Amino acid sequence: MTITITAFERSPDGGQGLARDTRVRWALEEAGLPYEVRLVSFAAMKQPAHLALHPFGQIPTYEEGDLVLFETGGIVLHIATHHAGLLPDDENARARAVAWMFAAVNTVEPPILELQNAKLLEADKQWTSERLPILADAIRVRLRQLSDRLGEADWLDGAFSAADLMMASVLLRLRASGLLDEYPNLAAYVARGEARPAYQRAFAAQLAINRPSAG
Ligand code: GTB
Repeated sequence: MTITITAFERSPDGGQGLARDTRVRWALEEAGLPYEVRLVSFAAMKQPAHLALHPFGQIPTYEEGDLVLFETGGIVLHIATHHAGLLPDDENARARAVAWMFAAVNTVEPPILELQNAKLLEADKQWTSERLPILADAIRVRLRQLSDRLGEADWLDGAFSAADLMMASVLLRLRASGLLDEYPNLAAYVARGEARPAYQRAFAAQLAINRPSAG
């Protein structure tokens, strides 16, 4: 059955892989699944045709036959549940991996988003210079905790799983801020994720859309 995802017609990051279709592409590549991409403009995302797929008018979406999904956590979990390679077989290990996926999007990503939104949307506000260090420190709290838990391990809980795919996808958004490099084991963890051939293919595919000359 054909899988179709949606992605930005032109991503604001110019192809750095920061838009959330990259994590879905990565999961599809890890699972060895071919997929098609429908590109949408910001205007089209708010039109009824796209809103029927995504109630919040965002990308990515995921279509597979009758199934329509939105939310990257749900999409990656669906892919990981139905295809080998992204979740452990052991029931408890699988439950822990899913918990880490939620931790990525529900505990680690929110403070990162807060900082990025403050930089993007509030740069001209007088309080911003005082607020940014507070937001950066809130991220450091999570990074320190995550760094302590990861320690010298390659992945969060045994073999690479969808948990690492989600966590690395969340963390790599921090690279430009310099915060990730304050935690060398986390920087190395993200680099390990990015070095995976499946990530490389996902990255290249989104880059080809956003910067066709780069290939
Ligand atoms: N919780 C949802 C999920 O995980 O699927 C969030 C989806 C989401 O935020 N989608 C964004 C979107 O469609 C694109 S990824 N935004 C348009 C809108 O809301 O109108 C967020 C994103 C966008 C751009 C960059 N960038 O250029 O660096 C990075 C991340």
